[in-house]
Amino acid sequence: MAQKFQNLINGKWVDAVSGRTFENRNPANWEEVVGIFPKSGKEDVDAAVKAARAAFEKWRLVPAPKRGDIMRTIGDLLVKRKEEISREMTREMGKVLAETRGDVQEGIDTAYYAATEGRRLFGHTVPSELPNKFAMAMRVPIGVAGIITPWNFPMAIPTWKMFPAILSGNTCVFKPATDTPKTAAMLVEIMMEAGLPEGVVNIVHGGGSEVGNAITSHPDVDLISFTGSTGVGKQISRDSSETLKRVSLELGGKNAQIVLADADLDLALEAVLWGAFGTTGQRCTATSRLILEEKIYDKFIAMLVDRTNKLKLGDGLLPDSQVGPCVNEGQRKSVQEYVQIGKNEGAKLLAGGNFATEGALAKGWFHQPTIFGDVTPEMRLAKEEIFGPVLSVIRAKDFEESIRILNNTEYGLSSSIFTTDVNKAFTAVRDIQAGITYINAATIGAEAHLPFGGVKKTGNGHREGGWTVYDFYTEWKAVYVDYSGKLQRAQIDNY
Ligand code: UN1
Repeated sequence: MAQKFQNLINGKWVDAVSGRTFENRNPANWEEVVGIFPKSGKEDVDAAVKAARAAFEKWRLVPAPKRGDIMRTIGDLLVKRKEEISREMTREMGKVLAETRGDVQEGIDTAYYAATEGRRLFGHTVPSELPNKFAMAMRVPIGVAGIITPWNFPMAIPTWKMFPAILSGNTCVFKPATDTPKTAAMLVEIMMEAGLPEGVVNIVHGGGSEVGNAITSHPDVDLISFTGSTGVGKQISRDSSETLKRVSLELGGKNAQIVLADADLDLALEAVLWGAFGTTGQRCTATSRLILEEKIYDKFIAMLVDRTNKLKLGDGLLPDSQVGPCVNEGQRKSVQEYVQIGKNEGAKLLAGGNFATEGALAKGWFHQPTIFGDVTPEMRLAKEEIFGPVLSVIRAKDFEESIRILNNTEYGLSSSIFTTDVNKAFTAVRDIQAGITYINAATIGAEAHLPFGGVKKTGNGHREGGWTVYDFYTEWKAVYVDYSGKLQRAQIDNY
């Protein structure tokens, strides 16, 4: 019998009011049910928001260093259960164990960062223009945060959002992706065990159209943080505008790695294999385009195709697997559709291109790592986010053209360039339009204490990670203390 899970509302584990449920299955073996979860609706969200609102009134008064102490305990518990959570995560979304361990580690890093931020949350003191008057600006919490997260980083992304939200004094209603509810349930269980008061974190399982919409349109939710597709991001922006919520969106990407002729080609090869096929290409930061300087095009393609054909697909729990399955049937189908689009557009299929169904792969959503060469910038392959193991290779005449091609996209999350020329490296840092630029490293590998987010249609200007995310989860309050004993009129009495 598969384990049955519940929502957490006001510190109590409860079923959906409707009693409905959904199943979560292992993408490497669809016969295996990982768990049964509540298929919640608006009434469950209403209860969670009510609990979060009530909890906020007390939580905002807890000193931030004390909130930080709980974050530290959450980090410690994650360390203790890292292996167990990583295995469950692989079982529910497929990426290989080394990567799910990395995902949990990002959560740990975020917890410890938040713990120390509890003793910072710096404000400003500034001189007043009037005598005997003190002026300062401080951060204050905002209220109830709706947290809507994807399945590709089931631990890292919820922690990027919830830990700073809660450390800042807000409370959360969390809707995890329906493909990864188990990791989310384990996270919330740990957060409660660490000592968070009832109602500070609430989890409501279920789909976007029911639970997600109920959160984004709820009048008593103040903040929304969402990571997912650009289409859904736009919808959330529209829905939440009615109640003027503060919204942080982390959306699509069409990240590119450039390899110049002067680069260390072996290193660039390792990076593109990792960037394109790590997490089966299902990262916002995945390398989706490879831009090669013409002079090395044929040589690099030969190296790349050879290595790609040797990548070992398999269940992520097996030690020799390098690439896991797509997360679900729909995702694999969409990858297959892009393969067809690429063929129709006249791109040259160089590796992969099909489902992988041999032997042990027969019951999983496996797709071969796939490479298209001779891709030109106007092809859909070069423009649209695929979110699967498909790499499009584009030729560039020279350095300048490679930067133009890289920037020729509506997205701007991650980017990378391989070169040994320091002048070109710094020119690229200046001219690439992206939130993240790597020099001589893959497009994936963001660290928890640096800003994470993108430009153009990748988001709406906010950053997660590091110190920057605290700007999203706090409001600035300006405070003036007049100790002159008389009415002093700013801008009037002084000039
Ligand atoms: C994402 O793809 O949604 O840099 C997040 C990376 C990871 C985070 C990715 N540390 O790829």
